[in-house]
Amino acid sequence: MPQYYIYFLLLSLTGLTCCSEEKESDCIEVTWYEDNDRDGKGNPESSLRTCEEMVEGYVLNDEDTNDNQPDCPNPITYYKDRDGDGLGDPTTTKQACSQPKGYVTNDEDIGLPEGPSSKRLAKYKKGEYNDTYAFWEYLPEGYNGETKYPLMIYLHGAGERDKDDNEANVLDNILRHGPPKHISSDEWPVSEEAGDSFIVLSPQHVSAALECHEADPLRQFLLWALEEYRVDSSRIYFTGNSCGGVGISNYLTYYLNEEPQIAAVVPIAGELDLALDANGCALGQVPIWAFHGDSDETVPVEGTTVPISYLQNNCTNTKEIKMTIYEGVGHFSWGRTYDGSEGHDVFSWLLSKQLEN
Ligand SMILES: [Ca+2]
Ligand SMILES: [Ca+2]
Ligand SMILES: [Ca+2]
Repeated sequence: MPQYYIYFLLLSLTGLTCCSEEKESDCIEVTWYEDNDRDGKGNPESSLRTCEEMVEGYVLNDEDTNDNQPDCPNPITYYKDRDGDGLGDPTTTKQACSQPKGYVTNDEDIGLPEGPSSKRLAKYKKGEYNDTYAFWEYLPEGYNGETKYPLMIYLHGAGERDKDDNEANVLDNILRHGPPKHISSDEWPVSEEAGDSFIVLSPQHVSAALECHEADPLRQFLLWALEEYRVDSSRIYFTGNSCGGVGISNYLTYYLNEEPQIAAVVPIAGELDLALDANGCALGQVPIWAFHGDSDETVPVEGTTVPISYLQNNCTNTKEIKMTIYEGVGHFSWGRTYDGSEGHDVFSWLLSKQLEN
């Protein structure tokens, strides 16, 4: 090999080593603390680490003892601008020292966009609105007002989870299935009878290892939603497919008896064993309509048939507990369920269940 060629090779290699190292040493991770009330003091309980030089809504100190109480002489009331039209929702406010993202000083928004459902669908990255999850929010037409609305929380399957905490890229995966799919493609409401009744929140959980939604973050999210939205607390519902169905079971395992109680659930291709083991016949106090394909090789049909049969055959005074098992259908049993093509209207069924207050 000619000598100049070797020199050239060495130079290139040195060059490569030099630059990639330089790039890495450029990135110095620091901890940023959320400053919800924009008083320049950060919340020690809510932080993130990044190389960014500025993080919207975050500061570098952790000195705020109450991040909902602005520490400045003249705090201002800001109004949530869900649709970004510059007009704020007069009933969703935040006190802050300077303008929080997604909020405006104007309080004249008279309503959400009318027309197709996708116009009222909004996505929020984790920390942008809720600290527990990135999520999709759907609000029914005419939402702005004093009326309270049923809340449906939709839990996605394992394939739609955020495996590497990079929700900016994968939050759209939630729109592949279930109510978010129908809402985003303007096929909502699926059920004419149920109509455009629900607030629909679809949180995305982050985990490389754990596949399904866990109870505690769901609990935090639900309590947060009750503060943020005009929810009829006698009509809170969970539905989900596959791991989402398991997530429902996880929630009921720990929080079956906690306020606010869940008015009804529709788990599809999931497993209810844990919730039954933890609660026994008391699980039957929540109306359940479970669905499964009998040829499901991912989550065997017994995940539904065993616990539902137990509740039906061994427990007295339960609420409505039923299951629909599709013959010859594999894991993907939720498409035909949510779109109503098998003649089942899960949305009207949910709405028919209401807690007695
Ligand atoms: Ca603060
Ligand atoms: Ca403060
Ligand atoms: Ca607005």
